[in-house]
Amino acid sequence: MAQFQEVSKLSSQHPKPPGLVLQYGTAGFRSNAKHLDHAMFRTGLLATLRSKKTKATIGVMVTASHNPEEDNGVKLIDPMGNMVTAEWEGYATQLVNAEQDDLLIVLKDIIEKETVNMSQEANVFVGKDTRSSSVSLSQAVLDGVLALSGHNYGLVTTPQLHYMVCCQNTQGKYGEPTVEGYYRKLCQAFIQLIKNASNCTDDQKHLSVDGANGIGALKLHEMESHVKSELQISVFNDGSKGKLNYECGADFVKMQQKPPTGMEMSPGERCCSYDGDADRIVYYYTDSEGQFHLLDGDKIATLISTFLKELLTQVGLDLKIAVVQTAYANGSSTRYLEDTMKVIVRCTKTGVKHLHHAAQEFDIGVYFEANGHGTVSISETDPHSSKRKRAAQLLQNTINVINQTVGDAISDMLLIEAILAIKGMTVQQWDAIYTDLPNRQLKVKVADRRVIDTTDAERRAVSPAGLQEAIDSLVKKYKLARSFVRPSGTEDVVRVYAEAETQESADALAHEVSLAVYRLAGGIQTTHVS
Ligand code: G16
Repeated sequence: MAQFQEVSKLSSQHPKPPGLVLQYGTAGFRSNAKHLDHAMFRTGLLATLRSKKTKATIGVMVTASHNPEEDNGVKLIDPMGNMVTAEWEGYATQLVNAEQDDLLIVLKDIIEKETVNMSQEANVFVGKDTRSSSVSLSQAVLDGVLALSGHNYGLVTTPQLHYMVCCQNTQGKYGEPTVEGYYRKLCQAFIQLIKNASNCTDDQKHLSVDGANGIGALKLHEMESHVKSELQISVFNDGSKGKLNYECGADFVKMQQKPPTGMEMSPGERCCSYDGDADRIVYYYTDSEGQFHLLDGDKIATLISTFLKELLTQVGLDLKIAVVQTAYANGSSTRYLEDTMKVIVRCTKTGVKHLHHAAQEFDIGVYFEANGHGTVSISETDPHSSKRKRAAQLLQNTINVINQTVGDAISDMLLIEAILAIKGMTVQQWDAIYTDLPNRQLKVKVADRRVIDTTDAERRAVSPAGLQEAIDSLVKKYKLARSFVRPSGTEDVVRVYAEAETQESADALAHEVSLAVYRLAGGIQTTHVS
């Protein structure tokens, strides 16, 4: 078949380094950029098959998000803008790891298993972040797509690509599949929402954003004119000088629990950080004593779910609302949501694909990872069936400002800003909803992180033998303590999380659990801060 000859020819230009093994992890393939050329080409091939199979547009995003600049990565986006299924993640791993001579065999095997009609047309949207390696790597993806109607969007945030794939496959019902269409839909909804706020001062209308020296900063500049009258954004770390994700960005701020470098902050001022591909956001401020206060994904989920719950009451719609979290959720947030707010709380494995799935079981599912990655999924609902016109309109605009396909820093920011303005709430009042339990995250490098296997949404380790027992006895030493370990799906490390009544206890517990991992799981190196 001519198509296979073409694959053979082009794949020799993107050869696989013999013996190299990559795993489709939490958010696709991630590694040092120099190991990824063949993976990009082959992900392009697989995206084409997935498109033929689903008879829909598929997305391929080239990014390593929060990882260092030298890394890169690639992930597939399914027709409704969600992550690709676990089965196709498996195919991706098989295809990317096939030695050069076996590539066609593995490819044909997938075609046969999935009964892919090779004469069906394919359509693949490709996007990339601002990493310098993204230029050639996204070209490798396009080579893999074999120019079968691929659409190269160039520089976009990850959530923008998810959004456009969904728009394309819903024939525009979700919106127009362009970046401009994305700004128009979200910003118009935001402007409508903000009309419900009274007496907004200039200070309240101002927000400082740390763009992590990545794509988010670039896109914020593009969006600025759409919201200017209602939100003045000062962008720091906009990529003009600093390095991507280096001492800045949402991951740095969350893990180090301190402000990014390169940001001018006055006491009490509301600030936020995006990550490298703008799918995560965290808020923060420093108080008059210079103390740093972080409002992470858990606080964001609390703010949004409270607002939505109140709105549903006003609209008079009886919809089931839930909050989905992971093991990293601060214990105080879970207690507040369950005991005070009385909402259903679910816990899933790390990775927005798992949270998204769980959220879809409810009419309204607010899902956020503590690291600030999340959004809201809303079942087909028509607010206008309610007789309460104003509240119905408010709900409709809220739905429109949300990018339901995946966590999106820009969309989350607009929603949060609108909620704070409507509720007349300062960042300090939002922060005071509950007090976080002090916590600490560490990383441990082990010879092979796959020796750690977990259960119960990653809250307990089932292997290696003795590890969970060791964690249990360490946790008993501290008040209000909890700790778990899990292998990362985006970096070659084991992550350790601990929380306790005091920062000293959380730090000590995290350190002791790290040593237990080091001892029982073949440790090579421990680092202090995640
Ligand atoms: C990705 C995933 C997130 C996950 C994070 C860390 O984030 O999309 O859901 O929380 O990796 O995952 P892990 O602990 O397995 O390394 P991003 O922002 O890098 O795409």
